[in-house]
Amino acid sequence: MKFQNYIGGKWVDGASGAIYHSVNPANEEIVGEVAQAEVADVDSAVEAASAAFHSWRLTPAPRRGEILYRAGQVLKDRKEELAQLLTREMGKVIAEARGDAQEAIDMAFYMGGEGRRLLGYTAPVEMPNKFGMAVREPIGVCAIITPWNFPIAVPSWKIFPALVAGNTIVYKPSPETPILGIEFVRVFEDAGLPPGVINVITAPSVEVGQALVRHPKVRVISFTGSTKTGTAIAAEAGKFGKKVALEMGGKNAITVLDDANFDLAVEAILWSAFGTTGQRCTACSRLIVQKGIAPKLKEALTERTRVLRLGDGLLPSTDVGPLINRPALDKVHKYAGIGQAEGARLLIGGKIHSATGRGFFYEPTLFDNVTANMRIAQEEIFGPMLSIIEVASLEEAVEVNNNCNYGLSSSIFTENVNAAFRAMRDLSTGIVYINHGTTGAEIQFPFGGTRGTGNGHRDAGQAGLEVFTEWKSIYVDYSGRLQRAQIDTDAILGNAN
Ligand code: UN1
Repeated sequence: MKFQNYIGGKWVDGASGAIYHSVNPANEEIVGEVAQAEVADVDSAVEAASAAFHSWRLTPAPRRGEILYRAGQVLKDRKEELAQLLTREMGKVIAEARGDAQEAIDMAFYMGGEGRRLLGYTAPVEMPNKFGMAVREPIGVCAIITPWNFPIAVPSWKIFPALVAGNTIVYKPSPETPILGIEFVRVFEDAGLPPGVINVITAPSVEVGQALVRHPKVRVISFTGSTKTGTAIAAEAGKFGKKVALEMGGKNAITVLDDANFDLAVEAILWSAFGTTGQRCTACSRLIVQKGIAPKLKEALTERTRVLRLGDGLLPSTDVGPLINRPALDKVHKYAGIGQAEGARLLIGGKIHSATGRGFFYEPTLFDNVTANMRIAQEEIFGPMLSIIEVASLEEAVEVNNNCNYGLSSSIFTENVNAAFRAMRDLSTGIVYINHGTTGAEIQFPFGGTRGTGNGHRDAGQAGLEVFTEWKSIYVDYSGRLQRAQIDTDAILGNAN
Protein backbone atom coordinates (compact mmCIF):
# COMPACT_ATOMS: atom_id res chain seq x y z
CA MET A 1 0.00 0.00 0.00
CA LYS A 2 1.22 3.49 -0.83
CA PHE A 3 0.91 6.49 1.49
CA GLN A 4 1.01 10.03 0.14
CA ASN A 5 1.72 13.52 1.37
CA TYR A 6 -1.17 15.84 2.18
CA ILE A 7 -0.86 19.36 0.82
CA GLY A 8 -3.61 21.95 0.57
CA GLY A 9 -6.28 19.33 1.33
CA LYS A 10 -5.10 16.89 -1.40
CA TRP A 11 -3.24 13.58 -1.14
CA VAL A 12 -0.26 13.86 -3.47
CA ASP A 13 3.00 12.19 -4.48
CA GLY A 14 6.28 14.00 -4.02
CA ALA A 15 7.44 16.29 -6.87
CA SER A 16 9.88 13.66 -8.16
CA GLY A 17 7.49 10.74 -7.77
CA ALA A 18 10.08 8.89 -5.64
CA ILE A 19 9.00 6.52 -2.88
CA TYR A 20 10.70 4.92 0.09
CA HIS A 21 9.82 2.08 2.44
CA SER A 22 8.78 2.07 6.03
CA VAL A 23 10.08 -1.05 7.77
CA ASN A 24 8.81 -3.04 10.77
CA PRO A 25 11.72 -3.17 13.27
CA ALA A 26 10.54 -6.50 14.72
CA ASN A 27 10.87 -8.48 11.47
CA GLU A 28 12.26 -6.07 8.84
CA GLU A 29 9.14 -6.48 6.69
CA ILE A 30 7.89 -3.53 4.67
CA VAL A 31 4.91 -1.82 6.33
CA GLY A 32 4.18 0.37 3.32
CA GLU A 33 5.46 2.55 0.49
CA VAL A 34 5.66 6.24 1.21
CA ALA A 35 5.76 9.18 -1.18
CA GLN A 36 9.04 11.01 -0.73
CA ALA A 37 8.77 14.79 -0.53
CA GLU A 38 11.35 17.06 -2.15
CA VAL A 39 12.29 20.66 -1.45
CA ALA A 40 9.67 21.74 -4.04
CA ASP A 41 7.02 20.03 -1.91
CA VAL A 42 8.12 22.04 1.11
CA ASP A 43 7.33 25.19 -0.85
CA SER A 44 3.90 23.89 -1.86
CA ALA A 45 3.08 22.82 1.69
CA VAL A 46 4.18 26.10 3.25
CA GLU A 47 2.29 28.09 0.60
CA ALA A 48 -0.85 26.03 1.29
CA ALA A 49 -0.50 26.60 5.04
CA SER A 50 0.13 30.28 4.52
CA ALA A 51 -2.92 30.64 2.27
CA ALA A 52 -5.12 28.88 4.84
CA PHE A 53 -3.92 31.02 7.74
CA HIS A 54 -6.13 34.04 7.09
CA SER A 55 -9.47 32.28 7.35
CA TRP A 56 -8.36 29.82 10.07
CA ARG A 57 -7.16 32.70 12.24
CA LEU A 58 -10.57 34.35 11.85
CA THR A 59 -12.52 31.17 12.58
CA PRO A 60 -13.81 31.67 16.13
CA ALA A 61 -11.70 29.67 18.57
CA PRO A 62 -14.72 27.74 19.96
CA ARG A 63 -15.37 26.49 16.39
CA ARG A 64 -11.73 25.49 16.07
CA GLY A 65 -12.08 23.67 19.38
CA GLU A 66 -15.10 21.74 18.06
CA ILE A 67 -12.99 20.38 15.20
CA LEU A 68 -10.43 19.28 17.77
CA TYR A 69 -13.16 17.48 19.72
CA ARG A 70 -14.18 15.72 16.51
CA ALA A 71 -10.55 14.75 15.91
CA GLY A 72 -10.48 13.36 19.46
CA GLN A 73 -13.55 11.27 18.67
CA VAL A 74 -12.05 9.97 15.41
CA LEU A 75 -8.89 9.06 17.33
CA LYS A 76 -10.99 7.20 19.90
CA ASP A 77 -12.77 5.28 17.16
CA ARG A 78 -9.45 4.40 15.52
CA LYS A 79 -7.43 3.85 18.67
CA GLU A 80 -6.97 0.10 18.21
CA GLU A 81 -6.25 0.37 14.48
CA LEU A 82 -3.66 3.10 15.09
CA ALA A 83 -2.10 1.19 17.98
CA GLN A 84 -1.66 -1.94 15.83
CA LEU A 85 -0.08 0.15 13.07
CA LEU A 86 2.11 1.86 15.65
CA THR A 87 3.49 -1.44 16.92
CA ARG A 88 4.15 -2.56 13.35
CA GLU A 89 5.86 0.62 12.27
CA MET A 90 7.76 1.51 15.44
CA GLY A 91 7.98 -1.70 17.48
CA LYS A 92 6.72 -0.80 20.97
CA VAL A 93 4.54 -3.41 22.67
CA ILE A 94 0.84 -3.10 21.92
CA ALA A 95 -0.24 -1.98 25.41
CA GLU A 96 2.20 0.91 25.16
CA ALA A 97 1.08 1.70 21.61
CA ARG A 98 -2.46 2.06 22.95
CA GLY A 99 -1.10 4.44 25.58
CA ASP A 100 0.63 6.48 22.89
CA ALA A 101 -2.68 6.88 21.03
CA GLN A 102 -4.53 7.63 24.28
CA GLU A 103 -2.18 10.50 25.00
CA ALA A 104 -3.28 12.14 21.74
CA ILE A 105 -6.95 11.57 22.63
CA ASP A 106 -6.38 13.24 25.98
CA MET A 107 -4.64 16.15 24.30
CA ALA A 108 -7.40 16.56 21.70
CA PHE A 109 -10.04 17.04 24.39
CA TYR A 110 -7.84 19.17 26.62
CA MET A 111 -6.92 21.54 23.80
CA GLY A 112 -10.45 21.40 22.37
CA GLY A 113 -11.51 23.00 25.65
CA GLU A 114 -9.01 25.78 25.07
CA GLY A 115 -11.26 26.87 22.22
CA ARG A 116 -13.40 28.46 24.95
CA ARG A 117 -10.51 29.63 27.10
CA LEU A 118 -7.22 30.67 25.48
CA LEU A 119 -7.12 32.94 28.47
CA GLY A 120 -5.56 36.35 28.33
CA TYR A 121 -5.95 38.92 31.11
CA THR A 122 -6.93 42.44 31.97
CA ALA A 123 -5.17 44.62 34.50
CA PRO A 124 -5.88 48.09 35.89
CA VAL A 125 -4.37 50.97 33.92
CA GLU A 126 -2.90 54.19 35.29
CA MET A 127 -5.20 56.69 33.54
CA PRO A 128 -8.90 57.30 34.02
CA ASN A 129 -11.28 56.20 31.27
CA LYS A 130 -8.83 53.77 29.79
CA PHE A 131 -8.84 49.97 29.54
CA GLY A 132 -6.03 47.45 29.10
CA MET A 133 -5.95 43.78 28.14
CA ALA A 134 -3.51 41.16 26.91
CA VAL A 135 -4.74 38.57 24.40
CA ARG A 136 -3.15 35.54 22.77
CA GLU A 137 -2.68 35.76 19.02
CA PRO A 138 -1.77 32.99 16.55
CA ILE A 139 1.61 33.42 14.87
CA GLY A 140 1.25 31.88 11.41
CA VAL A 141 2.73 28.83 9.75
CA CYS A 142 4.28 26.40 12.24
CA ALA A 143 6.71 23.64 11.29
CA ILE A 144 6.20 20.59 13.49
CA ILE A 145 9.09 18.13 13.38
CA THR A 146 8.74 15.02 15.50
CA PRO A 147 10.52 11.75 16.35
CA TRP A 148 9.58 8.12 15.88
CA ASN A 149 9.46 7.03 19.54
CA PHE A 150 6.02 8.53 20.29
CA PRO A 151 4.66 8.87 16.76
CA ILE A 152 1.15 9.89 17.85
CA ALA A 153 1.55 11.40 21.32
CA VAL A 154 4.39 13.84 20.63
CA PRO A 155 2.90 15.36 17.45
CA SER A 156 -0.40 15.73 19.31
CA TRP A 157 1.31 17.87 21.99
CA LYS A 158 2.25 20.32 19.27
CA ILE A 159 -0.46 20.08 16.63
CA PHE A 160 -3.49 20.48 18.92
CA PRO A 161 -2.33 23.66 20.69
CA ALA A 162 -1.05 25.14 17.41
CA LEU A 163 -4.44 24.55 15.76
CA VAL A 164 -6.68 25.72 18.57
CA ALA A 165 -4.67 28.93 18.77
CA GLY A 166 -5.36 29.60 15.07
CA ASN A 167 -2.06 28.67 13.42
CA THR A 168 -1.59 26.51 10.34
CA ILE A 169 0.87 23.66 10.09
CA VAL A 170 3.41 21.87 7.98
CA TYR A 171 4.08 18.62 9.76
CA LYS A 172 7.17 16.54 9.07
CA PRO A 173 7.04 13.24 10.96
CA SER A 174 10.14 11.13 11.47
CA PRO A 175 11.20 9.23 8.34
CA GLU A 176 11.14 6.11 10.54
CA THR A 177 7.39 6.43 11.15
CA PRO A 178 5.96 8.27 8.14
CA ILE A 179 2.80 6.16 7.92
CA LEU A 180 1.79 7.04 11.46
CA GLY A 181 2.36 10.68 10.58
CA ILE A 182 0.15 10.39 7.54
CA GLU A 183 -2.58 8.47 9.37
CA PHE A 184 -2.57 11.05 12.15
CA VAL A 185 -3.20 13.80 9.62
CA ARG A 186 -5.99 11.77 8.04
CA VAL A 187 -7.77 12.07 11.38
CA PHE A 188 -7.89 15.86 10.93
CA GLU A 189 -9.13 15.56 7.37
CA ASP A 190 -11.93 13.29 8.57
CA ALA A 191 -12.72 15.63 11.46
CA GLY A 192 -13.40 18.41 8.94
CA LEU A 193 -10.33 20.59 9.27
CA PRO A 194 -10.33 22.97 6.27
CA PRO A 195 -7.81 22.30 3.45
CA GLY A 196 -4.35 23.74 3.98
CA VAL A 197 -4.66 24.14 7.76
CA ILE A 198 -2.56 21.02 8.25
CA ASN A 199 -0.17 19.61 5.66
CA VAL A 200 2.14 16.63 5.96
CA ILE A 201 5.35 15.96 4.09
CA THR A 202 7.41 12.82 4.56
CA ALA A 203 11.04 12.54 3.56
CA PRO A 204 14.20 10.83 4.74
CA SER A 205 16.44 13.56 3.35
CA VAL A 206 17.99 16.23 5.54
CA GLU A 207 17.51 18.88 2.82
CA VAL A 208 13.74 18.73 3.15
CA GLY A 209 13.90 19.45 6.87
CA GLN A 210 16.39 22.24 6.29
CA ALA A 211 14.24 23.84 3.61
CA LEU A 212 11.28 23.76 5.98
CA VAL A 213 13.23 25.41 8.78
CA ARG A 214 14.59 28.08 6.43
CA HIS A 215 11.37 28.87 4.59
CA PRO A 216 10.64 32.58 5.16
CA LYS A 217 6.93 31.95 5.73
CA VAL A 218 7.56 29.48 8.57
CA ARG A 219 7.44 31.51 11.79
CA VAL A 220 7.56 28.82 14.48
CA ILE A 221 9.47 25.56 14.64
CA SER A 222 8.56 23.03 17.28
CA PHE A 223 10.98 20.13 17.34
CA THR A 224 11.41 16.97 19.39
CA GLY A 225 14.36 14.74 18.59
CA SER A 226 18.11 14.48 18.84
CA THR A 227 20.32 17.14 20.40
CA LYS A 228 22.39 17.29 17.22
CA THR A 229 19.43 18.08 14.97
CA GLY A 230 17.75 20.35 17.51
CA THR A 231 20.74 22.58 18.04
CA ALA A 232 21.32 22.76 14.25
CA ILE A 233 17.69 23.87 13.80
CA ALA A 234 18.07 26.51 16.51
CA ALA A 235 21.25 27.87 14.91
CA GLU A 236 19.64 28.08 11.49
CA ALA A 237 16.32 29.50 12.69
CA GLY A 238 18.13 31.98 14.92
CA LYS A 239 19.53 33.70 11.84
CA PHE A 240 15.99 34.60 10.82
CA GLY A 241 14.65 35.39 14.29
CA LYS A 242 12.17 32.52 14.23
CA LYS A 243 10.60 31.13 17.36
CA VAL A 244 12.01 27.68 18.13
CA ALA A 245 10.87 25.23 20.80
CA LEU A 246 13.22 22.31 21.32
CA GLU A 247 12.76 19.07 23.21
CA MET A 248 15.93 17.00 22.98
CA GLY A 249 17.81 14.35 24.91
CA GLY A 250 17.52 12.94 28.39
CA LYS A 251 19.66 10.95 30.83
CA ASN A 252 17.06 10.44 33.50
CA ALA A 253 17.79 8.97 36.91
CA ILE A 254 15.83 7.17 39.60
CA THR A 255 17.19 7.56 43.13
CA VAL A 256 16.40 4.83 45.64
CA LEU A 257 17.06 5.65 49.30
CA ASP A 258 17.56 2.97 51.95
CA ASP A 259 14.05 3.50 53.34
CA ALA A 260 12.27 3.04 49.99
CA ASN A 261 9.34 0.73 49.37
CA PHE A 262 11.55 -1.98 47.85
CA ASP A 263 9.05 -3.91 45.72
CA LEU A 264 7.56 -0.73 44.29
CA ALA A 265 11.02 0.59 43.40
CA VAL A 266 11.92 -2.65 41.57
CA GLU A 267 8.75 -2.53 39.46
CA ALA A 268 9.20 1.13 38.65
CA ILE A 269 12.86 0.79 37.70
CA LEU A 270 12.18 -2.08 35.30
CA TRP A 271 9.28 -0.21 33.70
CA SER A 272 11.17 3.06 33.35
CA ALA A 273 14.40 1.51 32.09
CA PHE A 274 13.11 -1.20 29.77
CA GLY A 275 9.58 -0.05 28.85
CA THR A 276 9.52 1.15 25.21
CA THR A 277 12.90 -0.66 25.03
CA GLY A 278 14.46 2.35 26.77
CA GLN A 279 13.51 4.55 23.83
CA ARG A 280 11.60 7.23 25.73
CA CYS A 281 13.07 10.67 26.24
CA THR A 282 11.96 10.07 29.82
CA ALA A 283 13.40 6.55 30.12
CA CYS A 284 15.52 5.86 33.18
CA SER A 285 19.13 5.20 32.23
CA ARG A 286 20.80 5.90 35.60
CA LEU A 287 19.94 4.25 38.88
CA ILE A 288 21.31 6.15 41.86
CA VAL A 289 21.10 3.89 44.87
CA GLN A 290 21.96 4.40 48.51
CA LYS A 291 24.56 1.89 49.74
CA GLY A 292 22.40 0.10 52.33
CA ILE A 293 19.78 -1.09 49.88
CA ALA A 294 22.12 -1.50 46.88
CA PRO A 295 23.09 -5.22 47.10
CA LYS A 296 19.50 -6.41 47.50
CA LEU A 297 18.25 -4.10 44.74
CA LYS A 298 20.90 -5.18 42.24
CA GLU A 299 20.12 -8.80 42.89
CA ALA A 300 16.39 -8.34 42.43
CA LEU A 301 16.84 -6.29 39.26
CA THR A 302 19.21 -8.83 37.74
CA GLU A 303 16.78 -11.68 38.40
CA ARG A 304 13.83 -9.78 37.01
CA THR A 305 15.76 -8.61 33.95
CA ARG A 306 16.78 -12.19 33.18
CA VAL A 307 13.18 -13.25 32.61
CA LEU A 308 12.10 -10.37 30.37
CA ARG A 309 10.91 -11.73 27.02
CA LEU A 310 11.98 -10.01 23.82
CA GLY A 311 9.85 -10.22 20.72
CA ASP A 312 7.31 -8.72 18.36
CA GLY A 313 5.24 -6.18 20.29
CA LEU A 314 2.02 -7.57 18.83
CA LEU A 315 2.50 -10.88 20.70
CA PRO A 316 0.96 -10.93 24.16
CA SER A 317 4.02 -12.80 25.46
CA THR A 318 6.38 -9.91 24.67
CA ASP A 319 7.76 -7.70 27.45
CA VAL A 320 10.35 -5.78 25.41
CA GLY A 321 10.13 -4.94 21.71
CA PRO A 322 12.89 -4.16 19.22
CA LEU A 323 14.99 -1.03 18.82
CA ILE A 324 13.97 1.20 15.93
CA ASN A 325 16.66 0.26 13.39
CA ARG A 326 20.11 -1.18 12.86
CA PRO A 327 22.05 2.03 13.61
CA ALA A 328 20.21 2.19 16.96
CA LEU A 329 21.18 -1.42 17.66
CA ASP A 330 24.81 -0.70 16.79
CA LYS A 331 24.81 2.42 18.96
CA VAL A 332 23.49 0.62 22.04
CA HIS A 333 25.97 -2.20 21.53
CA LYS A 334 28.79 0.28 21.16
CA TYR A 335 27.91 1.65 24.61
CA ALA A 336 28.08 -1.86 26.07
CA GLY A 337 31.70 -1.90 24.93
CA ILE A 338 32.35 1.63 26.18
CA GLY A 339 30.95 0.77 29.63
CA GLN A 340 33.17 -2.28 29.98
CA ALA A 341 36.23 -0.36 28.77
CA GLU A 342 35.47 2.32 31.37
CA GLY A 343 35.56 -0.30 34.13
CA ALA A 344 31.83 -0.78 34.75
CA ARG A 345 30.70 -4.31 35.55
CA LEU A 346 28.12 -5.98 33.33
CA LEU A 347 25.50 -7.67 35.54
CA ILE A 348 23.36 -8.93 32.68
CA GLY A 349 22.75 -8.31 28.97
CA GLY A 350 25.25 -6.47 26.80
CA LYS A 351 24.39 -8.50 23.73
CA ILE A 352 22.51 -8.21 20.47
CA HIS A 353 19.67 -10.71 20.62
CA SER A 354 19.31 -12.57 17.37
CA ALA A 355 17.06 -15.52 18.22
CA THR A 356 14.87 -15.04 15.14
CA GLY A 357 17.64 -13.75 12.88
CA ARG A 358 15.46 -10.75 12.02
CA GLY A 359 14.63 -7.49 13.70
CA PHE A 360 16.67 -5.21 15.91
CA PHE A 361 16.60 -6.71 19.40
CA TYR A 362 18.95 -5.92 22.25
CA GLU A 363 19.13 -7.71 25.58
CA PRO A 364 18.11 -5.54 28.52
CA THR A 365 21.38 -4.59 30.17
CA LEU A 366 22.47 -3.65 33.69
CA PHE A 367 25.83 -2.05 34.46
CA ASP A 368 27.13 -1.99 38.04
CA ASN A 369 30.09 -0.07 39.51
CA VAL A 370 29.33 2.96 37.37
CA THR A 371 30.74 6.30 38.45
CA ALA A 372 28.96 9.55 37.78
CA ASN A 373 31.34 10.81 35.11
CA MET A 374 31.60 7.71 32.95
CA ARG A 375 30.27 8.10 29.42
CA ILE A 376 27.57 5.49 30.08
CA ALA A 377 26.39 7.73 32.96
CA GLN A 378 26.47 10.95 30.95
CA GLU A 379 25.54 10.26 27.33
CA GLU A 380 22.11 9.43 25.97
CA ILE A 381 22.07 5.81 24.81
CA PHE A 382 18.34 5.49 23.99
CA GLY A 383 18.09 1.76 24.55
CA PRO A 384 17.56 -0.84 27.27
CA MET A 385 20.71 -0.10 29.27
CA LEU A 386 20.78 0.98 32.91
CA SER A 387 23.85 2.26 34.77
CA ILE A 388 23.89 1.76 38.54
CA ILE A 389 25.68 4.37 40.64
CA GLU A 390 26.01 3.94 44.43
CA VAL A 391 25.85 6.94 46.76
CA ALA A 392 26.05 7.51 50.51
CA SER A 393 23.29 10.06 51.03
CA LEU A 394 20.38 12.02 49.61
CA GLU A 395 22.71 15.00 49.10
CA GLU A 396 25.10 12.94 47.04
CA ALA A 397 22.20 11.46 45.05
CA VAL A 398 20.95 14.95 44.19
CA GLU A 399 24.42 15.99 43.13
CA VAL A 400 24.82 12.97 40.84
CA ASN A 401 21.32 13.46 39.44
CA ASN A 402 21.97 17.12 38.59
CA ASN A 403 25.52 16.70 37.33
CA CYS A 404 24.40 15.92 33.84
CA ASN A 405 24.10 17.69 30.53
CA TYR A 406 20.42 16.84 30.32
CA GLY A 407 17.58 17.70 32.66
CA LEU A 408 14.30 16.10 31.61
CA SER A 409 12.98 13.78 34.30
CA SER A 410 14.07 12.47 37.69
CA SER A 411 12.56 10.34 40.39
CA ILE A 412 13.12 9.36 43.99
CA PHE A 413 11.88 6.48 46.09
CA THR A 414 11.69 7.21 49.81
CA GLU A 415 9.11 6.90 52.57
CA ASN A 416 10.55 9.94 54.34
CA VAL A 417 8.50 13.07 53.72
CA ASN A 418 11.40 15.40 54.52
CA ALA A 419 13.65 13.67 52.01
CA ALA A 420 10.85 13.79 49.42
CA PHE A 421 10.38 17.54 49.83
CA ARG A 422 14.14 18.16 49.70
CA ALA A 423 14.23 16.18 46.46
CA MET A 424 11.29 18.15 44.99
CA ARG A 425 13.19 21.33 45.75
CA ASP A 426 16.66 20.24 44.63
CA LEU A 427 16.30 17.85 41.69
CA SER A 428 16.89 20.26 38.81
CA THR A 429 14.94 18.60 36.01
CA GLY A 430 11.78 19.73 34.23
CA ILE A 431 9.83 16.77 35.63
CA VAL A 432 10.21 15.21 39.10
CA TYR A 433 8.47 12.09 40.37
CA ILE A 434 8.12 10.94 43.97
CA ASN A 435 7.64 7.18 44.38
CA HIS A 436 7.07 6.70 40.66
CA GLY A 437 9.55 6.02 37.84
CA THR A 438 10.77 8.64 35.37
CA THR A 439 8.12 8.03 32.68
CA GLY A 440 4.39 8.60 32.48
CA ALA A 441 3.86 12.34 32.15
CA GLU A 442 0.25 13.46 31.74
CA ILE A 443 -0.77 15.98 29.09
CA GLN A 444 -2.19 18.67 31.40
CA PHE A 445 1.25 19.53 32.83
CA PRO A 446 4.24 21.10 31.09
CA PHE A 447 6.60 18.58 29.49
CA GLY A 448 10.23 19.47 28.90
CA GLY A 449 13.58 19.82 30.53
CA THR A 450 16.40 21.96 31.75
CA ARG A 451 20.03 22.25 30.56
CA GLY A 452 20.78 20.45 27.27
CA THR A 453 17.30 18.92 27.09
CA GLY A 454 15.65 22.03 25.74
CA ASN A 455 15.71 25.76 25.22
CA GLY A 456 13.30 26.85 27.92
CA HIS A 457 10.04 25.99 26.19
CA ARG A 458 7.59 23.31 27.24
CA ASP A 459 5.14 21.10 25.41
CA ALA A 460 1.69 20.28 26.81
CA GLY A 461 -0.39 21.86 29.55
CA GLN A 462 -1.00 25.60 29.48
CA ALA A 463 2.71 26.04 28.78
CA GLY A 464 2.21 24.37 25.40
CA LEU A 465 0.14 27.35 24.27
CA GLU A 466 3.06 29.72 24.83
CA VAL A 467 4.96 28.22 21.93
CA PHE A 468 2.12 28.79 19.48
CA THR A 469 0.83 32.18 20.55
CA GLU A 470 2.14 35.66 20.73
CA TRP A 471 0.91 38.19 23.26
CA LYS A 472 -0.88 41.29 22.01
CA SER A 473 -1.40 44.09 24.55
CA ILE A 474 -4.35 46.33 23.73
CA TYR A 475 -5.03 49.74 25.27
CA VAL A 476 -8.40 51.43 24.78
CA ASP A 477 -8.54 55.10 25.75
CA TYR A 478 -12.13 56.35 25.97
CA SER A 479 -11.35 59.66 27.71
CA GLY A 480 -11.48 61.72 24.50
CA ARG A 481 -8.24 63.54 25.32
CA LEU A 482 -4.50 62.85 25.06
CA GLN A 483 -3.37 61.08 28.24
CA ARG A 484 0.36 60.45 28.22
CA ALA A 485 1.30 57.36 30.21
CA GLN A 486 4.01 57.84 32.84
CA ILE A 487 3.92 61.65 32.24
CA ASP A 488 0.43 63.03 32.69
CA THR A 489 -0.55 60.76 35.56
CA ASP A 490 -0.33 63.32 38.35
CA ALA A 491 -1.77 66.20 36.29
CA ILE A 492 -4.77 64.15 35.34
CA LEU A 493 -5.44 63.27 38.93
CA GLY A 494 -5.29 67.03 39.72
CA ASN A 495 -2.49 66.83 42.26
CA ALA A 496 0.55 67.95 40.27
CA ASN A 497 3.32 69.39 42.42
C1 UN1 B 1 8.99 10.95 24.96
O1 UN1 B 1 9.67 10.01 25.32
O2 UN1 B 1 9.40 11.75 24.09
O3 UN1 B 1 6.12 10.68 30.04
C2 UN1 B 1 7.62 11.18 25.41
C3 UN1 B 1 6.20 9.77 29.23
C4 UN1 B 1 5.25 9.77 28.06
C5 UN1 B 1 5.77 10.63 26.96
C6 UN1 B 1 7.21 10.39 26.61
N1 UN1 B 1 3.96 10.25 28.47
O4 UN1 B 1 7.01 8.88 29.34
